Amino acid sequence: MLADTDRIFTNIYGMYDRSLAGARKRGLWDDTAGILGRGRDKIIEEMKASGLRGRGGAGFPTGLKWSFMPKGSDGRPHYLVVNADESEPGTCKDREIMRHDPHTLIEGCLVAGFAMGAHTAYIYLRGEYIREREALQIAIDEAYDAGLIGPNACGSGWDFDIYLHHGAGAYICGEETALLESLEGRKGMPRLKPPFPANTGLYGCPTTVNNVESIAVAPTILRRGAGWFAGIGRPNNVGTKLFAMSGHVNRPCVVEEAMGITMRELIDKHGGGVRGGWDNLKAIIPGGASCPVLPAEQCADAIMDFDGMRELKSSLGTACMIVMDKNTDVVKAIWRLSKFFKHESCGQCTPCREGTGWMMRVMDRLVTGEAEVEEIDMLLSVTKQVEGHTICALGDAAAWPIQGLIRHFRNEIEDRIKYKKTGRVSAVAAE
Ligand code: L3W
Ligand code: SF4
Repeated sequence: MLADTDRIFTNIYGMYDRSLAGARKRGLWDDTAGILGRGRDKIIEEMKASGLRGRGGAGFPTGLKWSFMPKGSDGRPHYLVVNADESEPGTCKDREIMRHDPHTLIEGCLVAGFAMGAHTAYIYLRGEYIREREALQIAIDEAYDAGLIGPNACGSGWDFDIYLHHGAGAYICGEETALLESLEGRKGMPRLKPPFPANTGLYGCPTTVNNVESIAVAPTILRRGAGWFAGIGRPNNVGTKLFAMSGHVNRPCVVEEAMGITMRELIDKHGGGVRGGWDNLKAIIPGGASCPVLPAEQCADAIMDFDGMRELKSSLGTACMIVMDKNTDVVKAIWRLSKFFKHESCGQCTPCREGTGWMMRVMDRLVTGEAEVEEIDMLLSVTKQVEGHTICALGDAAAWPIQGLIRHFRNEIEDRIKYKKTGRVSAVAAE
């Protein structure tokens, strides 16, 4: 278990003062000017050495991403954009940072913005996050009043402004290029990549888009050193991480832990165990709705990091688990997700626009048992035609949960169809 002294987020449960005074007592804003004084290159090198990988779902190396920002000036401003459009079903970790520890993010914006040559940061907030916006705005105002941001931020000679921008409730605006479109005042439609935002981002200028947690951990990493962060977890999967658990655990929560912790340890130590005990577990979606569901027998010892989840043909995603006990109708749960992805597709590319509709309509028939058994393989084939053939990751996100369902719970789907036709269920479904 992670030692308390290794926790970056010291107020994740809102037990302490979240104001600037409180944040300072907990070690934030400590010699930020000294960090900036190291210079852009050193900061980026340190972030690379720390091994931090993006905390929004894709796991792209953060320091490497910062290094893509042009070094010289071609006259275009540089921008930092923080993706706070936390909308992935089951995911509620960034919310806790913004509510209870907002200065981690504000200080992180300054450090990251400076390292990438940006004088401006935009924080793009999920439309429903009203309280989080209030907390962030208070923290931003405090930082301006104290001279920590604004002209000559922290006395560093670097001018730095932070603006909040509220989304309007579209999941797709969490995709980085759709977010940029939305920020520019257009409908949130993903752009084709390349060019990547580092080259052509906001208003056609060099831009880095990072998840809230990725930015908020940066100042502590720089203060404590890359070696400290890289020494937690295992190679390629290092550091501390916010994990969350919702659904059928006794105490749903968000907790900072070491990467590489097992699902059992997370759930037993922090979530009070599975409701009804581990024998009552049916399945876990490990990191937000788009990650393939894992059956109970793979869960307890499953290692919660990028490689651990990949080995199980799932993904760490946002590391926010949805825990389902044996009372759960897992076919219905995945059917509900397929409706979500169909609804949130922006519709600009054919495989996703048509494919999410197809997948949802077949899932409609599977969930009621009205489909034919052969349609299970047909559905799998549709998911393969969508996966990897779309402009953004939403197509994959819609395909993967269904693939996971068929991989692990084909029996349940077949039993449902057989029951509808004959009124009889097999031993598996009757258990
Ligand atoms: C420059 C290159 N930049 C990649 C950058 C790219 C982006 C980052 C990752 O999807 C996943 C998705 C969801 N030169 C680059 C480069 N980049 N190659 O690296 O890019 P990518 O395309 O791998 O992923 P993505 O589009 O960021 C994110 C999954 O996360 N997910 C969703 C989470 C939702 C939330 C939320 O609601 N807050 O986090 C959960 O699993 O399915 O696969 O910046 O530009 N050559
Ligand atoms: Fe839009 Fe879906 Fe294509 Fe993404 S994959 S651009 S959400 S239609």
